[in-house]
Amino acid sequence: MAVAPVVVAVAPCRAGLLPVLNMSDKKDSAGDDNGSGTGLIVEKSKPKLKKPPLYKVMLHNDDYTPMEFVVKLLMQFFQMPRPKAEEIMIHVHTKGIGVCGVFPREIAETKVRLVKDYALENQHPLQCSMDVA
Ligand code: TYC
Repeated sequence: MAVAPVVVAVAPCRAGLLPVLNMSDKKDSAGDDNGSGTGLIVEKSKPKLKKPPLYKVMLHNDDYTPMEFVVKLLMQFFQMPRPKAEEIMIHVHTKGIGVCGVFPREIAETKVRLVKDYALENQHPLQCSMDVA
């Protein structure tokens, strides 16, 4: 993973200001002294931002929800073309569970809620859940 060159800290400073030195400005980038004779302590920092985790949204099989209902739901809530929706539905029907998409957390949560609400409104026991991808 790439390491961003960022300055961390600091030695005595006459003006009372924090001396800030970007290592990308310096040719000598190693160790705790940048060779400038200023007494600055320079370290490489780890990248601070982690990518947010993604979540897979899954459908569960049951014995009662009609196949066509599941296909229509996949087309409506997951923007799948019919052939893809049929493929996923058959996968869930035969294997018991299947992934219908991978999303950032809040989008996954919304999809799960919409699918469950829609199934309930139509008196089908279809279950939908999410898990970290
Ligand atoms: N097993 C159901 C049936 O035979 C179809 C089905 C498929 C139900 C996928 C739920 O997530 C599901 N009618």
